[in-house]
Amino acid sequence: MRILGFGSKKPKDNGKVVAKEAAEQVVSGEKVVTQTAADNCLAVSGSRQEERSDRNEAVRSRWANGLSKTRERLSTSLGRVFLGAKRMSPELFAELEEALVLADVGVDTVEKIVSRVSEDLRRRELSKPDVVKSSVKQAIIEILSSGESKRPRSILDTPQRPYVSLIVGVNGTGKTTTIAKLAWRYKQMGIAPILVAADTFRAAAIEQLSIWGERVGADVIAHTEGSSPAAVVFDAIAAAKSRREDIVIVDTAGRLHTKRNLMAELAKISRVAAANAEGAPHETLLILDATSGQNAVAQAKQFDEWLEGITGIVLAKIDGTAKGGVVVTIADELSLPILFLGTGEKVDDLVEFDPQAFADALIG
Ligand SMILES: Nc1nc2c(ncn2[C@@H]2O[C@H](COP(=O)(O)OP(=O)(O)OP(=O)(O)O)[C@@H](O)[C@H]2O)c(=O)[nH]1
Ligand SMILES: [Mg+2]
Repeated sequence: MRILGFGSKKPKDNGKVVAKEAAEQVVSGEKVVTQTAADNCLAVSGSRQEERSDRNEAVRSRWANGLSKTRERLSTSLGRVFLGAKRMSPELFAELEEALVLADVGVDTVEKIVSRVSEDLRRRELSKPDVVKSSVKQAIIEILSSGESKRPRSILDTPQRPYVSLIVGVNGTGKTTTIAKLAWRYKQMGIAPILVAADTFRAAAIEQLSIWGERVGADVIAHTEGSSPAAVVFDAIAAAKSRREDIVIVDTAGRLHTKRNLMAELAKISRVAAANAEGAPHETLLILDATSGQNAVAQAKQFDEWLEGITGIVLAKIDGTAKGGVVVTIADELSLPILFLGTGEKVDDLVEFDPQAFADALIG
């Protein structure tokens, strides 16, 4: 096992180091990283209020930039629907449908939105543009909120340690980059994550995670290329236990949801985690590529079936598509909460999913 220590030490890559040694090398003494750390991180007083307002502004701009392509596509076609006081005619509803389909909202979901809007506007003779707009927005927010109650318990609500976060998805969806973003986020909260290179298929994948680990200042635990992914997870959990680390985030190889043996391997990783850390995996996040449109919906269904335990979705690359409407379909068709959106390639290009902010960024 290789332990690349980027947390508080210099990078280290000296072949076999066992978990026990890691414990001796890295941590001694009590380590309390719980709600208090997050509270401290979020505590607002005096100049902190300014900081928070800057942060809010940064988040708003990430939303706006992330959804700019979709918004652009929607605004022309929706503009016609929203423009001027009007009677909502069948033609206008057809235009609304078309606009949403163009933004990759699935047909069934579009029907749902349109019927809610039509129900809402039914009793009004003429509808002002703002009324139509807010009715469409409200229908979208309702659908997006349907999975909210199913959010997995975060590390702050989970007493068991280490908290194990398993990251899965098909090839190239953005898993490793999302792990870096999550790790960076945890670091901001005062929680030092351990990153686990369980994508052992390619040396480059291990290298990629190591580079991210170094950038965000997180330790990376890795075996050599071709070794068993479940074994590296086993070692990482052992290391986290001895070092009293709070969270391990497991990077897995991309796999097609149609390849049964690879899906079985994921199930094995999950079982090994469960056998070695109480309640693990505490979350299994499916990373979807927003640019793959409706195919992402199919992937999510298959992964959920195989792993029986996807707890949430991260939709990466929302900035790269004009079809961000797929988010609404995913929220509608899968009974899974959307947790984050990836809005770019940098570590801070990750926004916590929020139905209202999404609808605001999309429709204005
Ligand atoms: N624009 C944009 N690019 C992203 C985002 N997330 C990831 N990427 C890019 O997508 C590409 C693939 O990202 P990876 O993180 O390597 O994807 P992966 O799922 O780990 O890939 P495999 O391990 O090969 O399956 C990289 O070029 C990333 O920079 C995002 O939110 N926005
Ligand atoms: Mg990867």
